[in-house]
Amino acid sequence: MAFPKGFLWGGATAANQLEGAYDQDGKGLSIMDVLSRGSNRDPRMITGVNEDGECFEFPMGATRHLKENESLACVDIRDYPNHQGIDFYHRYPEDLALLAQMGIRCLRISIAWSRIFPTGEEKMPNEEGLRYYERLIDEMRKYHIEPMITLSHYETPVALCEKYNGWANRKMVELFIRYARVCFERFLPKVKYWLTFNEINVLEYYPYMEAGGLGYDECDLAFAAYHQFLASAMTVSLAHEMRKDAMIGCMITYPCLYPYSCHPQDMLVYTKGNRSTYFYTDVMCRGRYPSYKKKEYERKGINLPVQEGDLEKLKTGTVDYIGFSYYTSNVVASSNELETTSGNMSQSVKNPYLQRSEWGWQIDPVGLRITLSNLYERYGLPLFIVENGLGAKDVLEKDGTIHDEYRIEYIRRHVEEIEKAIEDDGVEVLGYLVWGIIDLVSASTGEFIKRYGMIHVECDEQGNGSLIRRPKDSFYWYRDWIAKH
Ligand code: BGP
Repeated sequence: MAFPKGFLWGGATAANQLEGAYDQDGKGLSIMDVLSRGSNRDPRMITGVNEDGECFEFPMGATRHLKENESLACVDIRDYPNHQGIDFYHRYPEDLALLAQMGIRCLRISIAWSRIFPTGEEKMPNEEGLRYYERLIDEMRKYHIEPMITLSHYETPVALCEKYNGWANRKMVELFIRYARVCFERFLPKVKYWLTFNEINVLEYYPYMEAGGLGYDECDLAFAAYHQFLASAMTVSLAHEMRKDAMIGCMITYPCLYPYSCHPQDMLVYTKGNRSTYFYTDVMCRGRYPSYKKKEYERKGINLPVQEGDLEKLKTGTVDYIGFSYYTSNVVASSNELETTSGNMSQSVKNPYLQRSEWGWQIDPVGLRITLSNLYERYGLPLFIVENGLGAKDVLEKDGTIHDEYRIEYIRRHVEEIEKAIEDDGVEVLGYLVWGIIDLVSASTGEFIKRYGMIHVECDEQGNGSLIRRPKDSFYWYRDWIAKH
């Protein structure tokens, strides 16, 4: 059997997408709390008010700064799906009991930074926030479910976005390390697997979500990446000081890239396109900046704010494993006249050989095998698929069943490719986590009808519903698959 003993089958979630209780027990506002519900056509809006109490809003992908008299806030004319999530904050015992029935061995959660430090700058952490995660982790342990924690999954406190404009400012490094230290002091003895920044390479597309930054230009993006690399390296070193066998990974989204044709110009675009993913892993896995990036900054006149000792920190704080999300492959071309479709936080030229999800994401299980090979051959580090899954509209039948054979098919084809990567290509894979193992709010659109779960949550697009949990057909399929493998 290809899957090694101890292979971690499981599921993945993020605090802001399922916890709800966005303002309870001392939690501060996070950037996702002021992001409205969107759809496949309408973007999610960042909202706020000015000094005169007038509302403003702009799309989360827009390049716009906050004006001096403006602050981020929730406004009446919009609704905010993350406020309720699926109320996991109160219902996690029931949810974990169900997940345990499925036989999962690992659950990825994130800690909402603003539950621990509501504005990011308090002298003391919020004890109630810490106690919540402690209860949650203990409950996981009760079922022998290995916790994996993401320290920053699109959850910068709003106050840090307003005051520092996020990670372009070096102050964030200090505040993040303080937050990480508090989390490690409390949870490191119970939690071995950690991730620093979720999908760090999304920074270039959605700086607000990834780095709590507004109106970023190229220089801000370069600085924000630099500060996050530094924070990542310092976090890795800190964790190892506190627990020798801790496993701290980076996390990128990997849209397996294909050139549109074998035309050399398409190949060149493809080679350059890959760099926008590899840049991040190159630094965090090798501990230094790659030459193509140094040249690019030189051309653009960008000078990184390097301080004494920084480069040494980058070098010594390289990650233990690479965590990545994989949903789709993307095609790039030298021509910009080809028809496109959307992918995870990205756009792609349409691939005529692939089918697409209802949201346009191209379905490509073989791309996952290629991804595993590419990353393993480049870095030689263990890999962890920390997100994979299918966003689809499910139908709740009158008898309470949900027949999601399309999801079973998607997952089955992907895990079969992992098996080949391990067996035939010799790739070292630590585990596989189904994204949104329980239905939750979509990150990119804020929708609820875009469901990923193997556990259904009864809730309509406006957030109304009993929130009753029900196993889907995929629940039973995954349970049997895990038992067998
Ligand atoms: C990744 C995020 C997750 C998750 C997933 C699915 O980008 O790390 O938070 O949401 O993609 O994307 P979406 O919810 O936009 O369908």
